[in-house]
Amino acid sequence: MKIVVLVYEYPPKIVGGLGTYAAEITRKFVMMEHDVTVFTMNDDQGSLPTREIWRGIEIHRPLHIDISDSLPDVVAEDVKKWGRGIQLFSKILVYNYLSASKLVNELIRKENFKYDVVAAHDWLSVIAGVTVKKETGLPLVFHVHSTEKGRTLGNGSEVISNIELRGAKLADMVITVSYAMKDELISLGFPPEKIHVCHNGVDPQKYNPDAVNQEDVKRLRESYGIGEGDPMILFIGRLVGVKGVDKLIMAMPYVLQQHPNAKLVIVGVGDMQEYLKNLVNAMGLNNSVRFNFNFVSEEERILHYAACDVAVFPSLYEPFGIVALEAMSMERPVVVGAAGISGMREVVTCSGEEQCGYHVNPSNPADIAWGINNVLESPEKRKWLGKNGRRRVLREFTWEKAAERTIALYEQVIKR
Ligand code: NHF
Repeated sequence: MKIVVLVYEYPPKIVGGLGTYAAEITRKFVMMEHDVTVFTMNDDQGSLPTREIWRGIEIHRPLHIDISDSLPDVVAEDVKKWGRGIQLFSKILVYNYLSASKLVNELIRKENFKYDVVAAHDWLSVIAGVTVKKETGLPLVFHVHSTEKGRTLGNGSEVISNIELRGAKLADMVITVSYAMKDELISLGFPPEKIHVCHNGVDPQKYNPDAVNQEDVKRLRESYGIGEGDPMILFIGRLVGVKGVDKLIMAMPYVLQQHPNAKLVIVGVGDMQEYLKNLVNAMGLNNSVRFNFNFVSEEERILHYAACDVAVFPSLYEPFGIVALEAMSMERPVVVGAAGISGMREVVTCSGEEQCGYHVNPSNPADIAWGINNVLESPEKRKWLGKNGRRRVLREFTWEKAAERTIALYEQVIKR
């Protein structure tokens, strides 16, 4: 199968779960002998190659042109109110139109490339997706990894929500990452018959607890000043409101009542950094919370999972939550936000013989602490939960499975 993938985040430019998804799934497609052409964003300086072959994948990154001076006259009031955000909107528009033009006019019409299907990821690329479909008649699959309404907890841009909805109406198929998301999309007016669910995955060979060097793990814990027997609680992710990390800090007093030596390590970047630092100060938690305001490499991320006793992701909205899978693959128990739209509710088994973690209400610090305290009850329990998590990953959530299911869905759409 010859597949065009339109995706805003792609290595080396990875911001979050979408970038991880794109890197892993395209690699699997190629290993399954499919042809993949990716169109993605260049960086701010335009320093990434505009065309290259990397690991058997043809990648295009059109160079940006700054259209922001002319944009205010042609965009809706809603976008004008974005202030500096209008730069982002203009970049995304340019990336979409330049990608569509290069694909249609150069690759397909001049160089005679043939494709079977176009896959566009989120509103960030679906403008290009619908353009390519109109120009070439190729089937379009719209992958939805999150919605504007969800990620902004209802305070988002109507323009972006309209782009999403139009994408869904014009696409031949919509694929999303959880049943929770399917419900959300239906409630937003997406055509239900078009929506299919395909869970994400993790690479259990990479995220393998037996493959980490214990000396490195020890060093990492020491670098945070965590004593040998001290429970380490880990949060890793973007430091934005929707991830609920402030509520996790607020949960710490309840945790410390039962586990006075517990340490919370928060790793990531985002616009909440200052606020979180102030919160920790105001709550007198400086001794129990450690910040690492960096976007850490995958290798370091794996070490952090290996070093921790429990990983906590109290998101208020989480379409899937690849980080929970990564922790499970590393045999670590997880405590996850499971109220509202949460793919993690589908990922994490919270009771019975195969339990691998706890579901909590992410808006309630005491409930988050309840989950953490339950995990920290005993080393045997942690081990049991962790082993169950990895077993579940191996059975249900590998990238191979995700890629096979995605290809089967693409086949359906091509046949039509
Ligand atoms: O895992 C990749 C990722 C999801 O929950 C995540 C999200 C964005 O919000 O599908 O996309």
